Amino acid sequence: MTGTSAFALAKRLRAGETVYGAWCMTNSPIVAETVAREGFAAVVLDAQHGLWDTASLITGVASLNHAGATPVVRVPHNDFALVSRALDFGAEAIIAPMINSAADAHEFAAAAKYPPLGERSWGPLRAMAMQSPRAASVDYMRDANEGTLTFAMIETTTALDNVDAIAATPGIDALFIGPYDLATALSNGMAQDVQAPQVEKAIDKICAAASKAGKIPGIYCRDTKSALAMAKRGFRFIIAGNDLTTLREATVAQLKVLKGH
Ligand code: 3PY
Ligand code: MG
Repeated sequence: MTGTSAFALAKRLRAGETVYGAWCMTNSPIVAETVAREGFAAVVLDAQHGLWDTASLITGVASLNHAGATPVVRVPHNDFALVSRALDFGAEAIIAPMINSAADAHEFAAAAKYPPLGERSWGPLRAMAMQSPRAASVDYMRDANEGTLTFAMIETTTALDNVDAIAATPGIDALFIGPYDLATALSNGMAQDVQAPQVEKAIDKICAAASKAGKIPGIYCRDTKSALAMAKRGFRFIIAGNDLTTLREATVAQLKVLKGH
C-alpha cells in the first residue's frame, strides 16, 4: 500500500469506529514505517518523552503517509508552535500533553485550527501535497479543520477538575488520557498504579466527559490486554504500548530462550 487516504483517522473516528494506534518513541522513521506496514491505522511519533526532533519528524511523518498509516505527533508540553509545524509537515492529529484548563485547550485549538475555529497560520504546502494537492486554499482550510484532530491530554488533578470545560472547548476534537501522569498526580507521587481505584474512577470520569461533549475518548495503554479492556469501557482511540517496550520485551524473551533461564 502507498499513501494514506487523506484524513482517514478523523473520518473513522468521527464515524464512531474504534481505532488502535501504535506509539513510537525511537526517533527512527524506519521503525515507525515498519510498524505502520504491519497494519496499524495510525502511528504516534512522541516528541514529548520520545526522541523525535524536527528533522526526524519531517521524515517520520512522510514515511507513515507513504506506508498508509495516519501520522500523529505528540508535541512537548506547551509547545504550541510545533502543533502548527507538525500539521504543516503532514501530521493529521496532534496530542498535546498537560492540557489543564479551558485556556490551555483554547491555545492548543488556536494553533491547530484555521479560522473561524482557531488562528493557525497558512502555509501547509507539504501537508497539501500529501493530502489534497489540487485543492483550493479555502477548501483545504475547511477540510483540514475537520480532518485533523486535536487530542487534549488529561493527566493532572487540575485537568480532572476542569475536564468538562476542556472537553467543551471549540476546536478540541478528543480527550486523551495519560494514565501514568494521572496515577502519579492522584497519589501525590507515591505510586504509579494505573489500576488504583482513584485512577480507574478518574478514567471513567474523563471518558464520560468526552462522550457528553461529543468528543472522542482516547487513552494510552501499556499492553494489548489493557487496550482491549479500555475499548470495552468506551475508549475509541487506543494505544497498546510503545516501540521501546516492545523491543525490550522481545529481546528479554529471546535471551531467556538462548540462555535457558
Ligand atoms: C502518561 O501516561 O502520562 C502518558 O503521557 C502516556 O504516554
Ligand atoms: Mg504523560
